Parts: sequence; C-alpha cells; structure tokens
Amino acid sequence: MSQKTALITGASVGIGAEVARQLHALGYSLILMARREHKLNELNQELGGQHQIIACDVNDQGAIEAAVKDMQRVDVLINNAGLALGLSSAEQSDWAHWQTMIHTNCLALAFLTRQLLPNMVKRNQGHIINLGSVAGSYAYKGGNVYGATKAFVEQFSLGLRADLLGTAIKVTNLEPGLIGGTEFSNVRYEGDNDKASAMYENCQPLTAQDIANTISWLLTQPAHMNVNRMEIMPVCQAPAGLSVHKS
Ligand code: 8X3
Repeated sequence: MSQKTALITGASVGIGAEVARQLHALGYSLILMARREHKLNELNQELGGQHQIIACDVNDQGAIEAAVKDMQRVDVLINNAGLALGLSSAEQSDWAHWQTMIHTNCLALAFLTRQLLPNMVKRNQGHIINLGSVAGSYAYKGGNVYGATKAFVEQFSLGLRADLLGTAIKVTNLEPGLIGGTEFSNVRYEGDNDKASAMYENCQPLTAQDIANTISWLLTQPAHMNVNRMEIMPVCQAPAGLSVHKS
C-alpha cells in the first residue's frame, strides 16, 4: 500500500507536534503547518527531516490556497489549529478576541477543509479529524465565543459527514476537555503564565499525548467504521451541572 499523507495544522507544538510524532511512527508522510517556521524545522529535524513544512497562518487564505494548489494527495487532515482568548464575561470581552477565535477556529478550519475536499472526494479517500472541545457542548463562565466556535466545529463535522455519505471519507469531531502541558491556557491568559499554571494545580489534566494516542487509534480503525464524535475528559473534570443564582 502506498504511503499515506497527513496534513496537521498547528503542528509546531502541543497536540499538533505530538500527533506528528505518532503519525511519523505509523509511517505517514507529513505536511506540517503552523506559523512558527523554526519550531516546524526543529520538529521536522527530530523526525528525520523528511516531511514537508508550510510556515503560514491558517487565517491567510491566499497562502493556504497557494500551498494546497499543488498537493496531490492528503489522506488525513487534522484540523488542530485553534485557540481560546480570554475568560471574561461576555459584556466585558474584547471584541478582537472574539473575532480572532471566530476567524481561526471556524473560518480558517472551514476554508482549509473546503480546499482539500474536492480531491478527497475525487480519490474517494480521506479522514478529517477536527479538534473540537467539550466547550462546544457544555457552557461555562467566560467560555462564550470560544464554546460557540467549538459548537460550530461539531456541527460542521456532522454536516460534512452528511454531505459525504456514500463516499469512503471519514469525519470525526474529537472533543477534549482540560489538557495540560500545552500553550492553550498561556494563550488564553495572554501570557499570564501564573494564571495559566493555576488551571492545572492539584488535578491531573489530559496530555497532548492522550489526544495523539486517540488520533492514532481513530486512524487505525477499519474502513467501514466512522467515529462521528468523541468526547474525552480527564477524571478530574466533569460536566458538573447547571447553576442557579439566588439573590
Ligand atoms: C478546552 C477544553 O475544558 O479547558 O478546549 O474548556 S476546556
């Protein structure tokens, strides 16, 4: 069987880099996409230097179009790039944060997917794995637009499967909860690393490796089986219910 190709966005660090390591070990040819070229280079060197790197912002539609134009085959698309910015109550939130989250988590993910889909359909082969979040299903204080973007990703994933019914192409929305050891909270708290570390104190969050293990598992299931959605939380987290404010 010929070597499969996987394109990973947000590949330079965290979940993306861990997925790259595991898919490299599974024998995939990789297209590593992220903004930080030096990080992509480091990762590629670690993996033997044989993979393609694309240093660009997923929000740069011109760069994405140019990069995708000559891609002969992408068997697996891991839409991992995304971010949360801020945890303020909606009425105090920064509008620029909301725009950036909607652009990156929704528009950029949809754009890249739209670019790659025709070839996947033509080849009748592919697996799109979108990184959703438990925040797309459960509201929490300050999650406002971040949660809404992840609800978009969930519904987009289900909609893709509906459109792709009759093809061999798989679509999975992978919905993790609290993950430690990545830049997620440092970005959310805009570099306030003390606040970011406090999120993971006295609990054992998921790791990037847990998510990469899950993605490797998803990619090694039989051709007839599609996992539509998969929600994963660490044992220390739960959808712990509704709240009532009493005056
Ligand atoms: C982030 C998951 O639980 O930190 O996607 O909101 S959580």
